[in-house]
Amino acid sequence: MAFRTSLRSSLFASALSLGLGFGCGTEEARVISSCPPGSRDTGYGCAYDQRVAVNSVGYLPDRVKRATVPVQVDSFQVRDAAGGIVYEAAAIGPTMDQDEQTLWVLDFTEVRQPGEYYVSVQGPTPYLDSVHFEIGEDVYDSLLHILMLGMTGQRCGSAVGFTWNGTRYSHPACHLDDASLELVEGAPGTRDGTGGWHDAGDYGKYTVNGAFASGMMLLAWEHFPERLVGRAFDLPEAGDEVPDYLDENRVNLDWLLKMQNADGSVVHKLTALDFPGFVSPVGDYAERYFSDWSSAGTADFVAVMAQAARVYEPVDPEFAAVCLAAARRSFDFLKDHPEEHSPVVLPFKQMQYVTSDPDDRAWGACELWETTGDEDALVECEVGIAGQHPATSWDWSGLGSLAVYTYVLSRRSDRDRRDPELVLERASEITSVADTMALVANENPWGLASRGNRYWGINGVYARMVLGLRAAYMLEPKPEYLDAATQQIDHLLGRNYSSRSQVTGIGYAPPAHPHHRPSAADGIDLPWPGLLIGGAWPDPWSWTDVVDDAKTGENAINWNAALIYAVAGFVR
Ligand code: 9MR
Ligand code: ZN
Repeated sequence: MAFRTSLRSSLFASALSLGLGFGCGTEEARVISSCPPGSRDTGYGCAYDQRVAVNSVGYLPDRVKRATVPVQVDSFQVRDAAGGIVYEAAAIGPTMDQDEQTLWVLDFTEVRQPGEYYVSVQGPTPYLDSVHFEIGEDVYDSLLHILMLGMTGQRCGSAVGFTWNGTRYSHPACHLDDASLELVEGAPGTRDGTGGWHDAGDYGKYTVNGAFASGMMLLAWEHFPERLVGRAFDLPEAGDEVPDYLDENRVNLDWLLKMQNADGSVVHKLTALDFPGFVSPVGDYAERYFSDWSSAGTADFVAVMAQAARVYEPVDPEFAAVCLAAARRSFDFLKDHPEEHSPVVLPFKQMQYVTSDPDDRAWGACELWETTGDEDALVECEVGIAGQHPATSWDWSGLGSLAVYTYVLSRRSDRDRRDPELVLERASEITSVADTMALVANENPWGLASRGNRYWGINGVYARMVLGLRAAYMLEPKPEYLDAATQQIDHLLGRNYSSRSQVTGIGYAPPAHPHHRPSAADGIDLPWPGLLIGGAWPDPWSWTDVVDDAKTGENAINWNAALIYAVAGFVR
C-alpha cells in the first residue's frame, strides 16, 4: 500500500524527471508479452508517455475545444500538421481538480477550420506535444462505426467476423447449447436461449443490462433518426430492408424475447455457475443455466419491448407486434405481482445486476404508455414517476432517468392526459440537472460534468451524462448542453489522466489488454475494436491496462451503448 500512496503523490514528479510514463499501480509485477507501438513494458503494464491531453480523435468545428496539462503552461499553440502556428493563447490555470491535482486548461474553441492539428506548450517544465487530431464535421463518424463493431463483436450464438484496420476478428457461433432449465425446474431440460450479446468481457447474458443497453441505443434512434437511418455498419445483415443500426439491435431483442417465461415473468440471467477463464467463446464448455425470474428484469423487458414496438413499427410491423404483445404480457404479470422479486442466487456463485425495482417498473410503464396510450400504463407510469427523478450519474441500478425522459418528452398526440404539474416539475428537474452539469463541465479541468466519486464502470457513467444533457436540450436548446456533452466524449478519447483513448482500436494509445476474453484468447496482438473500458477507479491512476483487471479494464454493453448514444447525436 505504501508503494501505491507514494506512487500517486510523486507520479508527475517522477514522470517528468525520469521521462517515465504511467502504467504502474498493481502490487505484483507481470510480464506483458507485447506492448503496442509507442509504449514500454514497465513490468506492471504497458506505459505511455504523458502528453498534452486532447480528444485524440477530434473536435467538432462549432463545439468547445479544450486540452489539459498537469504542468505550468505560459502559452500554447495550436499547429497544423506541418507545425505552422494557427492559434496561440495563454493557458487557463492553475486549476485544482477533484483529485487535488493542479492543472492548466488550453482553450482553442476559436479554431474552427477543418484540418489536422496538434497542440504544443511552453512553460518552466518541458512537456510533450499532443498527438495529432482532426477538427471536422465528421470526426465522430469512425468512432460510431467502431463502437457498433464493438456491439457486433459481442454477438453470441452466431458466427461473428469483421475486418478493422486490416485485421480480421472472428469466432464461430458460440454457446449453442444455451441453456439448461435444471436450476429453475429442478429436473433436466433445456430451452432455447441462444443469441443476443455477451454482457461484457465475460460470456454471461443478463436481462437487466441487456434491456438497459438496447434501451439507450433505441433512444438514440428515436432522438437522432436522421443520423442513423442510412448508415452502414458492416453487419452480416447489410443490404437487407432494415437499417443496419436496427439490425444490430434486433440481435439482442430476439434474445430478450427468449427470456420471457410463459406466464409473462422474465428470467434474470443466463450464465454458467461462475465466470469462465480466459477461453474463446467456442472454447467455453461450462454448462449454462436459465436463472429464476426477477421483477426488475421483467420491468426492464416491458420497457425495451414497448420501445422496440414503436421503433420497429415502420420498418418491420410484424416484429413490432411481437414486441408489443410481449411487453403487454409482462406488464400484466407485474400488475399481478406488485411485490419485488429478487432472483434466487443458489447455486450460482453470484447473481449480477440484482436491483430494487421501482425505477424499472416506472420505466416499463412509461414506455408502454408512450407506445399504446393505455390508461392503466399511464396510471402506473405516473405513480412510478412520483418517486423518480432525473439524475446526473446513473447506471443499471437506477433507471428512473429513462422513465422521466420518456414521460416528459412524450411525443404522443394525447400527451395532455399527463398530470401537468408532474410534467412541469420533472421537466424543470431535467433542465436544472443539465444546467449544473454544464456549469461543472465548464469549470472542471478535465471537462467532466460530475464531481462525484469514481466507481466501477465510470467511463460509461460519463458517456451516459450525455443522455441527460440531450434531454434538457430537447426542452431548451442551450449550446452549453452540447458543449458539456462533447467534453464527456473528449474525456473518453484522451483528455484524461493517462492522455489515452478508452476505446479499443481508436484514438491515441487505446487499451491494449482489455479484460475481454475473446481478445485474450484469439492469439491476435490487438484487442477486438470498439470496446469502451470501464475506466480508472477509485483513483484516476488505477487503470494499468492489464488483462486480469476486470474492475477498470473490462468492457460492457451498457457502457458501449451509452457512448453510442452520446456519439450518435453528433455524427454527420
Ligand atoms: O457494471 C457492473 C458494476 O456496476 C458492478 O459494480 C460490478 C460488480 O458487481 O459489476 C459490473 O458488471 C459486470 C457484471 O456483473 C458481469 N459482467 C461484467 C460486468 C462489467 O464488469
Ligand atoms: Zn456466446
